[in-house]
Amino acid sequence: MPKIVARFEIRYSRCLDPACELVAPLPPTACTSDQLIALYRAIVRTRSFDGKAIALQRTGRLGTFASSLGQEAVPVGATSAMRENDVLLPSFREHGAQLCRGVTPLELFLYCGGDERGSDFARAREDFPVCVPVGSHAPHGVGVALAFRLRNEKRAAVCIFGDGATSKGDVAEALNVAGVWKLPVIFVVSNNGWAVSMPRGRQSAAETLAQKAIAAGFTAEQVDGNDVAAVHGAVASALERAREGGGPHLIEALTYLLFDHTTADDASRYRDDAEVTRHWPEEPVLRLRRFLTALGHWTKTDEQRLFRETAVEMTAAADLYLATPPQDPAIMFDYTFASLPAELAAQRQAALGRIDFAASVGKTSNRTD
Ligand SMILES: Cc1ncc(C[n+]2csc(CCOP(=O)(O)OP(=O)(O)O)c2C)c(N)n1
Ligand SMILES: [Mg+2]
Repeated sequence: MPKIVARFEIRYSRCLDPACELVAPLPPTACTSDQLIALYRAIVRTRSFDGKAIALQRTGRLGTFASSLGQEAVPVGATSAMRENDVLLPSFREHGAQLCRGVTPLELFLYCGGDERGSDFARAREDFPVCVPVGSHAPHGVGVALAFRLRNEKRAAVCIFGDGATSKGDVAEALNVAGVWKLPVIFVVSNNGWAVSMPRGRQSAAETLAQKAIAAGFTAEQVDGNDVAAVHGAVASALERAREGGGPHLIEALTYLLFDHTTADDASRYRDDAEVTRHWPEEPVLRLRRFLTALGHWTKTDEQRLFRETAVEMTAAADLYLATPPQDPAIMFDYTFASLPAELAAQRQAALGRIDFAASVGKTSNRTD
């Protein structure tokens, strides 16, 4: 009779269910009315930034934007549990996380508008810039955690990516090394059920994405990703353990994106509208607002004031962004190579409007005007 040599289980937890019932105790750092209101303000602020970014993009004043509508509780819950000197490695849908870390809406608008100065954060200096190549920041998170270990610092890295990223080799390798070296890194999988048009069921045959950490030799769990207190609690405990040498942890937060993949996408071509409608009642803002209101901690006046405040903040940031003179186009050439290859030197001159690029490389121009 072969004997069983390994067993595992993945636990799923939530504090507030979609009906706003408290089904488990709130975590110690997200249980007072002040703490819950701070989390509520942060998810509303994220949504307000999101709305402004989409409006700017739709009017041709911002580049492609990846909305986080409906999944704000994951980045906010995760980063609200971090200490200032921990390090965040966000992917492209984590502006809520960056806002919580002190990155300003102006910096985020600049970044989304293609201006590199937006990634030169005035605060959160050690946080990483947005990572667009899917999952490629997971090994960087491991590197950051290794640096903390080598320097004997009680700090941890938090690396956030999507469900689709867990199919990448980069993520598998990062989990593996984090497990072998027991590094202080927390992986947060923001599982919104889709990787562009690829549904979760066709991305992996594994029952949970969390169990990929078990294969790498460390602990993992699932949480309700629309319950900001549950995400906060899971990340807070994981960070505490990691800083004390307990090693990595993976949290698969189950959420849902109520918007298209990006402003360049039309999800109705591959995703049923009925599926989206079904998820609206579970979204995180509504859930926490109803809970706070039922306890008497939040009123209509509070709500109106918060919406006004965040709208004013985002409009002011957008105005500043729109009034920012563009960067000198020379910098994209000047900071890439130590000495510029000849063909790029010609492009540099052309970009600066000093020569006709097509003529300089001996080709006829395609211009028809
Ligand atoms: C290496 C790489 N391959 C492909 C893409 C194009 N792409 C952008 S987002 C995305 C899907 C990501 O899905 P997931 O990790 O679930 O994140 P989500 O977009 O759902 O937040 C893909 C394939 C990319 N950015 N990088
Ligand atoms: Mg996804």
